[in-house]
Amino acid sequence: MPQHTPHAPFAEGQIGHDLLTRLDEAARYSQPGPGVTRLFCSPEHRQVLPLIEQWMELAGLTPELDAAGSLVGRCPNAQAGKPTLTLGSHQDSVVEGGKYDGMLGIAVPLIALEALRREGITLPYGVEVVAFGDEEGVRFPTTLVGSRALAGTTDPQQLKARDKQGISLKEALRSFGVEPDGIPALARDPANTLGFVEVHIEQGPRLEQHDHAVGVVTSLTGIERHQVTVSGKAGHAGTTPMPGRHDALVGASEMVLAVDRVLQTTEGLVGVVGQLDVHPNAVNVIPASVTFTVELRSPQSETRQRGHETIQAALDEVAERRELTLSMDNTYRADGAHCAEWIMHGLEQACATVEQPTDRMFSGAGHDGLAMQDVTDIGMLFVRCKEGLSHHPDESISAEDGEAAVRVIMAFLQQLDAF
Ligand code: HGY
Ligand code: MN
Ligand code: MN
Ligand code: MN
Repeated sequence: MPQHTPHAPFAEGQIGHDLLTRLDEAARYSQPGPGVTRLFCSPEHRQVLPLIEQWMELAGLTPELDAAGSLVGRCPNAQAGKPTLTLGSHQDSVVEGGKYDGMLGIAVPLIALEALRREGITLPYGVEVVAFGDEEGVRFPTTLVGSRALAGTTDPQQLKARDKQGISLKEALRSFGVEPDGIPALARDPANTLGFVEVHIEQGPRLEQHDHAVGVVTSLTGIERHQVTVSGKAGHAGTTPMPGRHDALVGASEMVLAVDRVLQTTEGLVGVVGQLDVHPNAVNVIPASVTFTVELRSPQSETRQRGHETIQAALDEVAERRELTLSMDNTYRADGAHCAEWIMHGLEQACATVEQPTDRMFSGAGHDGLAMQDVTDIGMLFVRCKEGLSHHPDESISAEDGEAAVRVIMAFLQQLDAF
């Protein structure tokens, strides 16, 4: 943690340097292996919290771990009940992800608030910065746990979702040291919430192509996730005749190709089969069952609907022909979200103030705004990332672009009353 006198304004370039130093430090709290693997309510999640608390205290905020496992830093005005602007992003990562997806959107507003504090600038409204515990939805077959809690839209079913070890989300929260029964009380009052602004890496090539450090997001794609289970019949790999086998993995493999064909040929639809598990997954046993995930994304819900129906029909056909049983259960659905015009305009004004050229752009990635849209206006600032690479250990941003994002947020915070 770089030591500075707490009240000397940051020197030119120091913000970008400190930002990357902090993100390097946060990335150390990860499971062993390439990139960053820090899942919800994991030991790594627990271990990274003191570092984020330090960032919050340097920004003049008081950190508190909420009942949904999110760390929330609130300024005195927010604590006094003044209308509050919410900023932040997610602390959790995918498996072997990068240092910046999520954590950048926690560090940028905190450094921006610290810089204002060092310059003796106070804001007339409340501010809170949230390190959402779960946004990726990698550990549990559910997602946006933290932002749904703030939006007051937590589905009790979510708390029953179980991870691969059979631990329920509710049990995991309690082991993490928070009480999920307190989630309903976390809902923010729309009348007292000014908006939600998230800074996030673009996770795409557009900003690099336009040679812009930052971009203003117009809307976020809609996402749905399904869990498919294909059941056949286990058997001895050496003595069971080839004809007449009910091999769940061969069937699932044909199904995965069918999903890809639908995704490749349906206009406006993207998606992936990201997870696949074989049971009993033994070298000499005909697979009895396979579960895999199907994720569909499109800003148009009818496009997702059409894709889902076409995929369902294709999987049914394979199951029938191969005498396998099939189930396809929806585990998550979030309609797309539109960013508020006043926040987009405010971010553009802030970019102009700090002489950062910018464009408006769509987000093919989902973010906590998909949940926060249910309680307040949302906006996002994208930051250029190298080759648009994300969900990969080589994810990277430059110190200059990081500093640009901080200065845009500093300007946005100071101009907020004018929007
Ligand atoms: O999957 C997404 O779009 C985000 O990274 N959670
Ligand atoms: Mn992500
Ligand atoms: Mn993200
Ligand atoms: Mn996000």
